[in-house]
Amino acid sequence: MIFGRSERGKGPVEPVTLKILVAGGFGVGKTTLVGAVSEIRPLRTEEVLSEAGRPVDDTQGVEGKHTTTVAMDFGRITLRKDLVLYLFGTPGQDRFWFLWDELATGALGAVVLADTRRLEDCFAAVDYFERRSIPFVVGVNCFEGAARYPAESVRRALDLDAQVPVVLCDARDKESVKDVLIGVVEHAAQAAARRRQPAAT
Ligand SMILES: Nc1nc2c(ncn2[C@@H]2O[C@H](COP(=O)(O)OP(=O)(O)OP(=O)(O)O)[C@@H](O)[C@H]2O)c(=O)[nH]1
Ligand SMILES: [Mg+2]
Repeated sequence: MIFGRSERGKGPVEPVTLKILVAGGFGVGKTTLVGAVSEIRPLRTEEVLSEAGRPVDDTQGVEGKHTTTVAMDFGRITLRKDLVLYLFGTPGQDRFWFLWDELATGALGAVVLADTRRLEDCFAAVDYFERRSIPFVVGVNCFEGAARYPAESVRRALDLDAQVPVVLCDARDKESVKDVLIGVVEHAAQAAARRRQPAAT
């Protein structure tokens, strides 16, 4: 259908689309998180964990895990009708670090997923986003059987800035994941506002 000039601009508002990265250590639940909220069938790049990878792929704590992400996960969620998030889950294993800069280009912000049984696995992701000033939220994925720690203990253990939100979550639960993603968007908006503010004299 062809619209005349007067009809132009009256159609539905084009939503703002934002890119969010989902990062964190091996087997912390990144693919699970993207799958839990995505309204499209998530693109996955899973490969079966191989015998050859056994010495380097530490599956301790995720013994039921048989596959790993080798390139990325991709999903989409409409938070509001004018706000759509594209989610990019990063590969968790160190040997895929070379992909991170490609994935991070143009990202508004990130979720760093953490498992309190293996907190050190997310140090590298935290460092990565801090160094590039990409706003991020730490999502503590509360696996059954893992001890529960208050968000403040996790913040101290990760030596995070006071503004970085730490949220307890369940990567399998859509509403829980939505809360984390809203946290990223709000945190990124606040960080942008702080950057715009003229320095105090
Ligand atoms: N109990 C429990 N299991 C979870 C949770 N999140 C993920 N899992 C399980 O943990 C395993 C790892 O999840 P994935 O989503 O593949 O982890 P990942 O971070 O994408 O892993 P890599 O891409 O290999 O780094 C899977 O067997 C999931 O079913 C959770 O919140 N609770
Ligand atoms: Mg994965």
